[in-house]
Amino acid sequence: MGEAEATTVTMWSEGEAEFMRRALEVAERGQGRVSPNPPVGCVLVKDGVAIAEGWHDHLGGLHAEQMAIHDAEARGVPTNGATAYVTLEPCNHFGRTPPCTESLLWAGIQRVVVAHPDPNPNVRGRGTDVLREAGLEVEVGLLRSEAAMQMRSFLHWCHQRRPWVTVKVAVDANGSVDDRSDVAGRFTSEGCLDEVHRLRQRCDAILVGSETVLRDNPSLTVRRVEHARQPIRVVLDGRGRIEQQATVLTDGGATMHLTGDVDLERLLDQLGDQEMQRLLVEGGPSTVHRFLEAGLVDEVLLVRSTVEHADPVPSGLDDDAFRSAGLEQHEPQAWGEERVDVWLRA
Ligand code: AOF
Ligand code: ZN
Repeated sequence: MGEAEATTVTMWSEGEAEFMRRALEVAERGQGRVSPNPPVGCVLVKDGVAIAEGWHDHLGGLHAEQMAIHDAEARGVPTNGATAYVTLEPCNHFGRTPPCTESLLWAGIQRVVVAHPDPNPNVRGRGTDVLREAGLEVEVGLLRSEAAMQMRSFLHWCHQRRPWVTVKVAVDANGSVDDRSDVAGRFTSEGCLDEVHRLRQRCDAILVGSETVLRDNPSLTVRRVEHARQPIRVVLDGRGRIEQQATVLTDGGATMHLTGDVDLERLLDQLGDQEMQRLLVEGGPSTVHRFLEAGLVDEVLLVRSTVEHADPVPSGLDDDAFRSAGLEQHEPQAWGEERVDVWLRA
């Protein structure tokens, strides 16, 4: 069955949408902790009341459905006849955990409402088929696009076998990325920096060019987040200009230091082969332009500061550049005191 056909034509009530919204909300707790799996959430409902919830919390941990069933059992609440709202089609394979389809059957669940089908070739279609064959009611597609947004890097990787590419760049009020009159420094708020670290935590790899290493000597690690997993760092240094003492090369973390001509498409293939599902490109402008011009950017997060640089460095990273790279603008976000423009592949 194709994925598009997999959506059931059903009218769900606002109350049902609320249960799925809650499932998406608890799924969020696994963001940055379950890669290469997607974040998944589950809410069990009986007689119109939520009786348990679960989420895929960390890689190797229980899947969302199994955690929700455990949650109910631990509190002595019977699950017979309940409806499960799950953000992803339940799996039907033995992987790091036994199949969720079996847990749902065993728990006596009567109806399963799924937000998004699972494009994982190990799972595709079989999860819902097996449940239907066992006599459960199964519906697919409630808040599907919200779920697709939440697990976009997983879905992208399943289809392309390459990481989803997010560009993050900060500009001043005039679109400048740096102030030549100043030592390299931050020009955004503390609250914004917290968000940057949360973003890094959700990425499997962080890439910069040699200019950024020479100017800022960054560490590109995740800080400000508890139990952070460190993404690998990728430095494009075609001309071999980075000194051996650079922090990214000496602090003991994992870094791919690429000297010589780097074919970006091949690089994405290689990262995809290593199950890296999200790559964060953190600048500077020439590196970002390379990705944009090659049509390899899936998402841009443009942090807009109200500061004005005295000796600006124009970036050319404007609406035209993003539009011609095939991106379209979405609702902005707020990171601390800064507004963040969001662009996504159309
Ligand atoms: C579910 N519920 O909460 C998640 C699912 O090898 P494993 O056991 O880690 O399985 C990973 C795959 O299972 C993952 O790639 C995706 O297809 C699905 N994830 N399925 O029923 C969950 N996280
Ligand atoms: Zn599962």
